[in-house]
Amino acid sequence: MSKLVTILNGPNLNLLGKREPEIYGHATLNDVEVDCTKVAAEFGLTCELKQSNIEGELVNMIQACRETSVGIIINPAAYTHTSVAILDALNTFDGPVLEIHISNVHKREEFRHHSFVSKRADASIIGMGVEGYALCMRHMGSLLS
Ligand code: CA2
Repeated sequence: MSKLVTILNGPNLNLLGKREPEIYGHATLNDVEVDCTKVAAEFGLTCELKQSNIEGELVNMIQACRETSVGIIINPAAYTHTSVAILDALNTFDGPVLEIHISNVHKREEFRHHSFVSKRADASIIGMGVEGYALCMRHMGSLLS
């Protein structure tokens, strides 16, 4: 059975490539999934990308990963800065967790500087645009090799 890496995305990231290109670029989540699938295949992995605007749904998705996935790449979006529930869910997952932010949150408003998810993440990629997802997948591949 192939090893699955799940890429989770939080609120408003369904609009990626459709709004605010000056901050988030022109690529869509579908483009991200295509790029990550190619990198995953280099390591004998598969990947699946999911998005929800709802905190509890993201918690359910993380819990489901306990049964389905060998690793999680997560951009929790605004929940990064607020959600103890997502942190608690990630703490129940045994495999590698990588955190990605498209924009450089540290150059933005003060409230974006703190991440609850960073308490669990094995590594974070911040401010490298949507390319950060594929970079996370490459790191995930080497962690799982
Ligand atoms: O830089 C990131 O990846 C963020 O996680 C994006 C979040 C933001 O709240 C975090 O502080 C940093 C916002 C995601 C909103 O996504 C959009 C995408 C396209 C158009 C509008 C919003």
